[in-house]
Amino acid sequence: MYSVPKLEDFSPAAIDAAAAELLAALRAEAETISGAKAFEEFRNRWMARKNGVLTQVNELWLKAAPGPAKREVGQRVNALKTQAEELVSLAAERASGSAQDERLRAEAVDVTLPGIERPLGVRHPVLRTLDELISVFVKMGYSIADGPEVESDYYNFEALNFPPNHPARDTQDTLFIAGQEERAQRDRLLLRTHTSPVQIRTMERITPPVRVICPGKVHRNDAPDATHSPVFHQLEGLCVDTGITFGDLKGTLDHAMKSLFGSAVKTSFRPSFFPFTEPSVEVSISCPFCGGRGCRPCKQSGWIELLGAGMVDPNVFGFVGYDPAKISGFAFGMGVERLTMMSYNVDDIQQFFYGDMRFLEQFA
Ligand code: FA5
Repeated sequence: MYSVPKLEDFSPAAIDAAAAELLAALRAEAETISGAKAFEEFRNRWMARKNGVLTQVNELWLKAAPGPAKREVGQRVNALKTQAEELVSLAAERASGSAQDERLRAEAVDVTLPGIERPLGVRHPVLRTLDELISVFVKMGYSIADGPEVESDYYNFEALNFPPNHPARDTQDTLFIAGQEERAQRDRLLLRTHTSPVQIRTMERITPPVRVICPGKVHRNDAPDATHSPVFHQLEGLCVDTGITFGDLKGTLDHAMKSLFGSAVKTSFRPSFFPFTEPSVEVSISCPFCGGRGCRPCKQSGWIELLGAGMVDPNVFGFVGYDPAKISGFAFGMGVERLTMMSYNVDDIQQFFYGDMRFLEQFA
């Protein structure tokens, strides 16, 4: 390890020789430096104000020089310092480069290793059908309305013209919230059995013309089987304006079914009953699987019943303050799971709720 020699000879040649020796030692040591810590030690040894090699040069060469030689020695020592500083700063650059190399090595990624495979999620088939339905009606100028899943007896039944104790209530096996015996019947809470209460909530909110669809979850105390689930989805539709006729209802639903199942599909309207529509109809489509010849999904009948609909009953308009003498409208409601079963030829509604990947993967 280099140490600063005491000089006897302060002639320019002797100083130059000593300086060259010092620089050679500094250069040699600088080349061996690697890493931040080693550089720190190196720099201290050479540059530290207190007892660093260059400070010693000051003491042993400059201060010790006899008076007449001081000027010459001073110039040479300064030049030496400048060169030494350059060498140290070059070493600093190299050291920081090697620290970066070290970091890069530690952070290196082996791009040839197999990656982590994240399976892509897709829309659930029921939501996919719902999205398709929504887009069909939005294109016809309908907007989307929403309502609560926990509903009052008034909105779910009474304002839809199901009087208290009317037998039509039995067609929708209802789940009531417990402990409400003290409340008036119309205020009792229940899990909505259909999306039709959103019709009332919408008409209370806006004046005609009304064109809304209401997609949503509904609940019934139905035992689960291949075509029934206690929780399922419906899509409700409501159109109210001046001069709306049964022809508009037929045209709208015919167009919607053709958009969903293809233009070859035919619709048929058979009389039915709902308290909130008069007249009421059940709408069927010609079986999209066999084209109407008869097959298993359509139970050999050639037709598949898909939804309920009708002209809004004037009594319902009475509940929301619309004047049935001036306006008219139609409404419809469909079960989204049943439509999805049709679209994808699924024969058990429960499959939609099991969360079984083998089933769901087919829709990816
Ligand atoms: C209604 O719920 C009426 N609100 C529909 C309506 C709206 C008629 C507007 C007129 C005007 P319904 O109880 O028939 O009607 O049920 C409608 C659809 O929901 C059925 O056609 C069927 O597709 C579906 N659905 C009924 N119960 C279940 C169930 N337990 N599981 C799955 N889908 C069901």
